[in-house]
Amino acid sequence: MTALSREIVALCRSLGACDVGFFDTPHELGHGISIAVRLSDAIVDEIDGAPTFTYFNHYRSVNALIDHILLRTGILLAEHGYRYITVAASQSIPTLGAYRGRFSHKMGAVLSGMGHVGRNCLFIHEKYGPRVRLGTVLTDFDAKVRRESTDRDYFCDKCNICVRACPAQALYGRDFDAENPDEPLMDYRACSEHMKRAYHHIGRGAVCGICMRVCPKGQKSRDETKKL
Ligand code: B12
Repeated sequence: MTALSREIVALCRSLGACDVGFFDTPHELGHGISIAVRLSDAIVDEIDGAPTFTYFNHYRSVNALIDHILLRTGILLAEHGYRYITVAASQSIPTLGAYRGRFSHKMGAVLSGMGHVGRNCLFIHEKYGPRVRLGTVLTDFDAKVRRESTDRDYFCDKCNICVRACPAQALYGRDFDAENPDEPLMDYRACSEHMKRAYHHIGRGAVCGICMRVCPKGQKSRDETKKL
């Protein structure tokens, strides 16, 4: 690991990231930095058949924190002479297509080796399951750090609990296929329309979180933390 990549990891962690990874990408500046911020188990556990007002606040404050961490990382990169583009924690850019951000944080997180994508179509972190929110900095800095998520305990068990629990019946129950990575695992429109229709009064149609709440991989991280 180079001195700058070490400095980036230390900065992101000091600001609240639970993990930081590096990856190469043919997009934009050639390389990326993926960060994960762990959500509060107590807040996620309160999601019971519907999102809560507290979860909506958490969603917004974690997004703000992620945007801050990404900007601080970018400023550090610029001080060392590198270019950077921060990808907003949560921003759809309709000119890029329906339900698309500038860059898929899940893809960055997978490529950086921090975990994988499960049947709930969420990124499952190798230690915290899906209860993480993500961010990405695109950059021309090549950290030359490569890692692979190997903890199979955190791989999706294909239990389909998320598929059954989704109130919009949006999840196809399909596995992520590295050979065919662009194949959708869910009906984005069904998910989005349900959030707008059913939860507008709670989270302005931006949150649900049931697929994250019910995933046993997230509950496992909580149980393990208690043991420490
Ligand atoms: C638009 C959007 C939505 C849309 C579309 C959902 C979607 N899955 O894309 C709607 C409104 C439906 C939505 C819903 C939700 N969202 Co949303 N959303 C986004 C946003 C802003 C853009 C996503 C995007 O560009 N999608 C385009 C598709 C193509 O990519 P993708 O699904 O992100 O990822 C696929 C590819 O990356 C591919 N892939 C994986 N590895 C690789 C490797 C290679 C080489 C390739 C080519 C592809 C590939 O597999 C993934 C799954 O198919 C992102 C933020 C961001 N910039 O990433 C948040 C984001 C995906 N949302 C998030 C969350 C948590 C939610 C909700 C739970 C709502 C909530 N907050 O309560 C639900 C859950 C839906 C679900 N089960 O996935 C989180 C996911 C965190 C995680 N642990 O995975 C993100 C990353 C925001 C964040 N900052 O953390 N969301």
